[in-house]
Parts: sequence; C-alpha cells; structure tokens
Amino acid sequence: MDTIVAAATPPGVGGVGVVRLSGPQVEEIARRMIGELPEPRFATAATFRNASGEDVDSGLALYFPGPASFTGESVLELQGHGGPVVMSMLIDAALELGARMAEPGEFTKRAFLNDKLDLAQAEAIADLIGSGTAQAARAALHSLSGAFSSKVEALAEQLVRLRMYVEAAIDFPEEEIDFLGDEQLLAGLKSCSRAFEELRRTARVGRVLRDGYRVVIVGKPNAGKSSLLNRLSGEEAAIVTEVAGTTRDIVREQISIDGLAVELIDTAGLRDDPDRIEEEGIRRAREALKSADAVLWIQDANESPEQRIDEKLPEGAEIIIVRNKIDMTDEQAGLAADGSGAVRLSAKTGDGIDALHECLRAAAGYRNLGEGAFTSRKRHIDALRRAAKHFMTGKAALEDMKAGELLAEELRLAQEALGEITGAVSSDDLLGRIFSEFCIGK
Ligand SMILES: Nc1nc2c(ncn2[C@@H]2O[C@H](COP(=O)(O)OP(=O)(O)OP(=O)(O)O)[C@@H](O)[C@H]2O)c(=O)[nH]1
Ligand SMILES: [Mg+2]
Repeated sequence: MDTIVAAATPPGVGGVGVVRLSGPQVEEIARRMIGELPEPRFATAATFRNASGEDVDSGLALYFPGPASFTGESVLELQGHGGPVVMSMLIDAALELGARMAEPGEFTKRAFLNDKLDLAQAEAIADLIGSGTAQAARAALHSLSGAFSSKVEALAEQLVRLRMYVEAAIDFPEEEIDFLGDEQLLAGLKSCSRAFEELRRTARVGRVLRDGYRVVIVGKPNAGKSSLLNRLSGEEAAIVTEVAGTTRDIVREQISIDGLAVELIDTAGLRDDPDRIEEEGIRRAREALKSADAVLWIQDANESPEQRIDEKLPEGAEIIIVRNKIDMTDEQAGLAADGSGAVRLSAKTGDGIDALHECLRAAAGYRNLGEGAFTSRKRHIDALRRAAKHFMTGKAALEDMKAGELLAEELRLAQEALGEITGAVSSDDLLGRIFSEFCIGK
C-alpha cells in the first residue's frame, strides 16, 4: 500500500486549507516535514518544510496513528493557510517525500477496505456532502451512522437462518419433510416478506430524499399542464395559451414541498394527429416519462374522465389524476369523493392545490418521515428488488412444488444481492464506479 495525499478542503481561497495524507509512509513524511512526529490526536503548532528543508507554511499538524483513524492507516492532517499556491506547495512537498496524489474517493475507499465503514456508509459520506436539503443531510447522516446498513444486515441474517433451517431439513431425508405444515418455516417466510416490504418502502423514500422526486405532467393538449406547472412553481415558467399544442419543448422547474425536493416536468400535450414539431415534443414527453417517479395526468374537468392512460410508465411510478378547471364546473376542490382517487383543482384560481401537495407527499412516502429516514441510492433499490425477487421465487417454489432445495438456493441468491448494498459482496468494478463519483480528497 502506498501513501496518498490530497487537499481535503475545496480549491480556492480560505482561512485554513487542509492537506491530508494516509498510508505507511506518514510517520516518515511527518518527521521530514515537521521535524518530529506530532503527539497522536493532539493539535501541534509547527512549521511545514519541503524535501530541501525550506519553509513552506506554518499551521497545525494532527497525527492519527493507524488503525484508529478514518482510513484505518496512519493519517496526517496539515492545517495550513488556505491559498491555492500554498496548498499545492504543501502537496508537492509530500509528493517529493514519497507520497502520490490520491484518486477521487480514495481515502473513503481505504476506510472501506480496512473495515472502517461499509459501502452504504461510504456512499452516505458523498450523499451528506452533496445533500441539497436539510432533510436529505439529516437522512444521509443517519445512513452514515449505519441505520440503513443495520436494517439490510438484519434482513440478510433472517435469510441465513431460514436457509440453514431448510438445508438442515433437506439433509435428513429419511424423515418425510412436510415443509408446508412447518409452522416455524411459514412464520419465517412471512416475517422475511414483511421485512422486505418495509425495507423497500423506506429505501424508496431514502432515494427520493437523495435525488429528489421527479414528477412528469402529461395529458391532452389544452388540459392546463403548463398552467399547473406555473401554479405549483409560482413562476411564469411555461407559455400558456388557448391554442392546443402550445408546449413543445420540455419545461423543468425545481420546487420544494415542505422540504421534499420535486422536479416538475411539463410536456407537450399527447394527441394522435400532431404536426412535426409537436411530434418531436411528444417523443420527448415519452422519454421524460421513462424516468418519472410520479405522473400527474391532467384532464379538463369540462370533459368526461379518461379511463386509462395509453402510455408506458416505469415500474412503480405513481399516477395522480388531476381534474383541472373546476372553476368552470362548480365541482368541489380536493380529493374526489367518488373513489376515483382524482384530485379536483383549478390551476387558474389555485383551489385544490393544497390537496395536490398532500397527494404528492403521500405518493413520495414523504409523510411522517420521523427520525428513522435514511438516504439510499438507485443501486440499493435495484439490489433490494433483485433480492426480493429471489425470495419470492423461492417462496413460490416451496408453496407450489414443495421444493425446499429451490427455496434454499433462492435464499442464498437473495442474501448475495443484499450483500452488494453493504459491500459484503463486491467487485472491483463496483467499487471503481462508486468511488470515482467522489471528489478528490474525500
Ligand atoms: N378556466 C380555467 N382555464 C384554465 C385553467 N387551467 C388552464 N386554463 C386555460 O386553458 C388553456 C390551456 O392551458 P395550458 O396551460 O396552456 O394547457 P396545456 O395543457 O399546457 O396545453 P398544451 O401545451 O397545448 O398541451 C389556457 O387558455 C388556460 O388559460 C383553469 O384551471 N381554469
Ligand atoms: Mg403546455
């Protein structure tokens, strides 16, 4: 293992600039740059010198002997003056003395490789640094403390116990196995099912906290899509006219509903006989739909309700039906009482917008967030989905064919998929992808 160095503070000018080193040569480099090894975990005032013994800067040195450090290796932090030239001279000095420039995320990667944190926690560091709202930051901190990882591990543990139980039963074939009459097994399956459901639900909310909630507004021309975008964002962002087919380009607006970051996307009206420009607009609308978390399906309240949406929607996307223009129909604003789940509102007057806010919060799972929220990523959601699928396949194999061997194998695969989240199972390729997203010095 070589010794790495990088600026830990962002580029630019600041009162203090921190250069961080990690690796086996830290002690030797510290002695050369500072003249002595600083007392562990104490702030030591020092002059920092380069390889030729010239003064470069002065400041505080902090020394953390491994393994009790962030990376698990010996770490030295030099807090110098925060100017770009001084910082690069400090880094050059470390390079001359045998360190090499760190790659993006390499400090955190070493922490992961030395078991200081698992993969989900390492990702939470990047999420915390990059969080766009206070809620997201709190949730990321919670993930960093291991809240998400421990839930994943608890579920993996349940799967292992179940698998051991099934395998033990298979290993004694002289006894007739009655899997379906086995209360303990059935109870175990049920409790895993519930745990999967709960974890997937909270992970979905965690992803929304991290990435925001993407809401695509679709409907027939003139239904009032652009008017609704403008109403929700409080800006005249999209052009509104009485001409059907006004919007052709995608119009995006970022809004916040009680701290829930929502990206609103207004699209061209969907219709069968568009002109050439509209046709391209509709193609873009369909493209936008592919990544929607929720779809606002706008209908003109003057017209009879449309029964189904003829578009292909992503798996799990929520559809919220909006009956717009109730100022012209005298209908009651808010959630329709007819069980259709439609929200009645007027983009023109603003009546019923509160109810729509509430529907969006509910659809995003953003109600009663409480203290338990943590951030998660698409990678985690995908792994959870695969794990749940293996589990369900195994459960079905048992219930339909009494195939205990198949259940055991699917449980093993489910456990493996869960292991990808925390990094219990990981490939170099996966690690490369995750840590390359970090900035240098993290
Ligand atoms: N009375 C009333 N008129 C509305 C309301 N919402 C929109 N309109 C009107 O309906 C017409 C179409 O509105 P837009 O917002 O442009 O509709 P759109 O769905 O974006 O239309 P395209 O971009 O052409 O697909 C405009 O004349 C709006 O003023 C509403 O709540 N009440
Ligand atoms: Mg429009």
